[in-house]
Amino acid sequence: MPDTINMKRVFSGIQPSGDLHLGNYVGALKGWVNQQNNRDNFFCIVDLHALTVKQNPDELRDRTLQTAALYIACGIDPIKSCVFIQSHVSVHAEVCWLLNCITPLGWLERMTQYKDKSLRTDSILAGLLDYPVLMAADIIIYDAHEVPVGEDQKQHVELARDIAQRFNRIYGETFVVPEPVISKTGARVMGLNDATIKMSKEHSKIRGHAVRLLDDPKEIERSFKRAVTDSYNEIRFSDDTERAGVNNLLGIYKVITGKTESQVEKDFENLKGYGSLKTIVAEVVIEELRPIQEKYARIMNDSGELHRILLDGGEKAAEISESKLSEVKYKMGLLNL
Ligand code: AQP
Repeated sequence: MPDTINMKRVFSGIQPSGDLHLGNYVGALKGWVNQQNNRDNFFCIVDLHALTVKQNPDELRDRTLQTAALYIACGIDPIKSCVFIQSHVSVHAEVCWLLNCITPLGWLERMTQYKDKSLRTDSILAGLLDYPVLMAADIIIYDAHEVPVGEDQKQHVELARDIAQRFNRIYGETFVVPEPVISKTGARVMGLNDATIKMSKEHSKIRGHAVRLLDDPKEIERSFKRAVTDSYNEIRFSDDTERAGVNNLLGIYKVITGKTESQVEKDFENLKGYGSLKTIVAEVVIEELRPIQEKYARIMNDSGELHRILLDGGEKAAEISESKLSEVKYKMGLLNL
């Protein structure tokens, strides 16, 4: 086990609410893996969050395990990082309630993800509104300093900061105030079928929207072939919304290869047509995902080992968060006999 005493603590998680995709990989997993050597890491499969939208119970259980396997397959090392399932550590839900009691409703109603998702549903569940409070609990019960997330989750981490600061003001210094860490390279991957919306699990069943991490090479090729482009026939980065599709393809190539924008544009300097661009981007993605898919298959073949990792991770996470919970309950005036 690495010596983590002087390291910054990191918390992050992904919901097992659908198939993990390239956005989850570059916005979250790839960054977690890159910095796991010099941080004290807590990486959680946030299954309680997934319940904020309707789930099939058997599928949710399967996807929870698959998501954990993907964490490890992408390079999360359970020796260096605590990997666990959110619902295995009941402190998360308990602290969520306690934080609900100090969080103004208006703060939650302002969240853009809540506004977006509630527009697309007929019956808005209380859990959807409360999602950021549970996320704040996830983060601050570990006194996490950093929360590496994609740009879409930045607002929620900022809310976690507000909640931690409010608690500290009311009850005295208790929580570390966390910082969002947005990966510079893969801040936001957009849908291949519509580059004006982010690639998401929610839409990943729509043909051609997402590249799922477990898609086979042929499927990945097909998704890129169908990707929207434009009529400019010019391969360069651009802020122009009309060119968002090509910009997205170049962004994916950039983050996977680790090249700079000018190196990327140089790579495509003499290329004629978007067809070749799509083929090349598909190739780098297929090669990036190949070892991940192979490792995933090996992990799922021996799920006993994966269960052991998750049980150990849950025990460690419970031990740390329970001591924070006792402090919070005491400060809020709850009787401890
Ligand atoms: N398109 C994206 N580009 C970059 N990063 C992304 N993330 C998600 N989509 C993109 C990052 O992945 C992590 C996991 O997020 P989550 O599962 O908690 O929920 P989310 O942000 O709402 O992600 P999805 O995939 O869009 O899920 P659904 O469709 O279930 O809401 C986060 O760090 C997120 O920033």
